[in-house]
Amino acid sequence: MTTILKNWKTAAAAAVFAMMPTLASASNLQADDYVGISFWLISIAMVASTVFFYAEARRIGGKWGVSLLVAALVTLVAAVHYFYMREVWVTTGESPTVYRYIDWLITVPLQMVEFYLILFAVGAATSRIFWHLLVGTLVMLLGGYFGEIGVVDATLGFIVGMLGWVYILYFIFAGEAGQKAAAAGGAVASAFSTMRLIVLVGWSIYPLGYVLGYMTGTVDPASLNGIYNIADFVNKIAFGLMIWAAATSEEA
Ligand SMILES: *C/C=C(C)/C=C/C=C(C)/C=C/C1=C(C)CCCC1(C)C
Repeated sequence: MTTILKNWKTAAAAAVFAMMPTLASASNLQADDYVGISFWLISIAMVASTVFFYAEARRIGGKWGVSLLVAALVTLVAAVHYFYMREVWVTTGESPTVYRYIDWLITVPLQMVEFYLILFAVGAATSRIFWHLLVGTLVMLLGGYFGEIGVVDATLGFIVGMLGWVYILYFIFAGEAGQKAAAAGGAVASAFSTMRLIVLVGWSIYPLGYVLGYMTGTVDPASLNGIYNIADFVNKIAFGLMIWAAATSEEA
């Protein structure tokens, strides 16, 4: 465990350096480009969160250390994508759809790993739980992606995406994962219930962005990206902070 965290220090530093050229190539951000400004703010917030979660992972260690390390990976992966997405938005005013979904394809499964790790900490995890959550995630993201790029009708993509999300919700509220966490009690049960509230409330911001972006008769990239950016801020940074709060509550 400690060795993993020590090696990660070097890896995290290398990743930050890899990002430097992108940091330097900032385009001319206009004062009235609020979506562009949100891209900027969130990209920097992701970097700061990564450093924080990583430092806390090392300090706290143990079972929560791994969870915090995964939280740091989520914000690191998002930070790198936000630098590229910001560039696409500021220079073209178009939705960086492909970068957005590549980011989600990596970060959403990592968040599913978080659920698994929380349960693992009390010996209640099964690989079945992880696979079910992963399948739900893939259905949700593929439906949304094909709808956004126009391979399928936007409404059809939305319906498929919603089915994947509803399946995840069912699984963590009523299914096996939920039952096991409730039985565990303590900081694990409370971390798990806060995390699933994020999946219910925090995640609901994404379909809202999709509806306003694609399903009102015209394609509206500003609403779409503005809402997706707020959603990422809530679901990546606040989500990590929930884990951190659970970790430090047990520490006290
Ligand atoms: C860090 C990124 C996260 C947590 C992304 C989450 C994305 C979603 C919950 C997307 C959900 C969607 C639906 C429920 C319906 C169809 C369209 C999507 C893909 C936007």
